Amino acid sequence: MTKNKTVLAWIDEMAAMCKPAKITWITGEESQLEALRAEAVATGEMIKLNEEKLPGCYYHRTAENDVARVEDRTFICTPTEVEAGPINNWMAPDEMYAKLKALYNGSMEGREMYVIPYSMGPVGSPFSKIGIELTDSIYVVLNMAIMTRIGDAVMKQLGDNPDAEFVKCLHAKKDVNPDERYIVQFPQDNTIWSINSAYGGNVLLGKKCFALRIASYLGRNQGWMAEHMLILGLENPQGEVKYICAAFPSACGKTNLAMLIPPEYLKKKGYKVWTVGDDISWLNIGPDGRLYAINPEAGFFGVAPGTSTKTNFNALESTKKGTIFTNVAINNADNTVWWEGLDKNPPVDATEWTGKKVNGPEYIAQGGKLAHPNSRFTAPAKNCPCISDKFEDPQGVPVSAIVFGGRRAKCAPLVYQSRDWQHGTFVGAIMASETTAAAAGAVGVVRRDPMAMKPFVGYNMAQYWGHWLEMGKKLGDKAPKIFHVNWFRKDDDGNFLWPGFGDNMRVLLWILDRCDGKVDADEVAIGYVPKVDDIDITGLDMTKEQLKDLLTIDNAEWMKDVDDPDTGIKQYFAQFGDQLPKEMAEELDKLIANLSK
Ligand code: OXD
Ligand code: MN
Repeated sequence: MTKNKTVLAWIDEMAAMCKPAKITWITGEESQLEALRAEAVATGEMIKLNEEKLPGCYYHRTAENDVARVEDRTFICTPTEVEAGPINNWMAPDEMYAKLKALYNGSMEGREMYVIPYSMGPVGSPFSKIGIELTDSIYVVLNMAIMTRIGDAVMKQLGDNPDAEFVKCLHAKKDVNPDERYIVQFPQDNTIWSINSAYGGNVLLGKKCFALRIASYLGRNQGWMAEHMLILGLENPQGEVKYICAAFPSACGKTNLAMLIPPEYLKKKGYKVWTVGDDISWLNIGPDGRLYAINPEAGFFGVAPGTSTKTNFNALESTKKGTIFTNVAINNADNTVWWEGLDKNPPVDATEWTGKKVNGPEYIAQGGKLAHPNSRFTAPAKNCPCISDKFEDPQGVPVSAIVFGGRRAKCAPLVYQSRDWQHGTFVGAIMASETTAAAAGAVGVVRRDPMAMKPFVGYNMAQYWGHWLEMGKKLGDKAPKIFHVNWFRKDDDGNFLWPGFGDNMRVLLWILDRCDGKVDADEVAIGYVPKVDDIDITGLDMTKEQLKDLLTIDNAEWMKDVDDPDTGIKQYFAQFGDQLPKEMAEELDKLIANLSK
């Protein structure tokens, strides 16, 4: 497969430690993947689903203790603690390597080790990066084959130069013991080690571990950015497409926004939305000085519950072939899948996600869930009906606007624009989202999640803000405009004030009008909000008064957000000590002064 001495020496070293019975290179050929699927079905690792209704689709069930990313077991091992920063778990690299080597020792005895060369981004794009994942899991191989570009073409691209950059990724499922589970990034070594898990987010090492944690660190050193952002293209009736990147914490509708279907009256006028990515953006400054985005992934690793024809038709369509489903329920009547929110007909003859045969409606009536709330589909992006024709473009797409967002019952208006890049960086840094409250009217708990990167930043978050500021200086007046949205504002009775989903397009149109200088706005304490006539509410069951409420800023409420002793912005910033860029402190002072006027 390769003559690259660095690659071969590293594989030898890892194999000597893990002691697999056999080593197999993944070539990317369909025949090899098909043989692995057959093997996984024979051992029970995967179940083949109904070939007529779900061609090429498979089912996998994880251990019950291994169903989600484990933030408390995730480490950033930089030489000093300050490089990892106060919101990451840290251990000195030597100490962590010693601890993990003991765990990996002999961990693949009697098992096969697969070598997966993969490219994040189109193979050969100047913005793409290469990784090699060693794993003892066929499930990982088959998921990586959907989520990334794999195989011989990637090794050819890496070439034989022993100094060529690649990320060294090692995964051993071992015995999925949660007490000895570690997901560890060594940014200085371009290395990721994951052990004792077999759940996607912890073991598909190209995704969060590489494309966000390691890549954010590489980006800082190399002058680019790795962000937890979707990328969408919005086409107007004249056929011009403008691109928007948007960062939201989990459960705030990133996949839905990326695949948005415009309201009927806009569709009729000729507006369309094209998906470039639903989770991760790599952002580079292009030859014309503008910011360009590529989606480093090749598939969607989406949360299944809640996905339906109504909420996200395009995501559901993407799962109709060549998809791996993890921890959803099986409808035994026709060997297809089901999850909460798919439709109103849970299967009577069901196998729930842990493998128990149950009567679906009865099980749900007793408070059970057929699918795990974090059950997933791994679907090829090319299945998506609205995939952008720029999806494979090695140069990426030029970004007009960056949008941050969170789930806030009060406080954040439907949309506001930052004054400039520095202020926009501050708007991202103070991003927060609420846990939903059960009782009507009760306000949820605010969790700060800067740029939706809290669990994914590969170095000190304060230095990451510093890098954002540096990028802004390089971009100058070519920088995208930065906005903040909140689809989740509620009235005093706990009802959502904004319809969301496809109607979010109305807000995106205002955002692009602002980028083009086509509309004015009102300046308030936190930035610019739309004039009420500039958000089109044609066909909505909403009055101008209600829209006005959605755009109103309550200065006292904002001051609470600044001062809250547990979750306030002041308190949050304080933990970064002297690492906090002075510009962020200045912006906080400016916000306080504006709110006090
Ligand atoms: C994801 C996540 O899986 O953000 O994308 O957790
Ligand atoms: Mn994500």
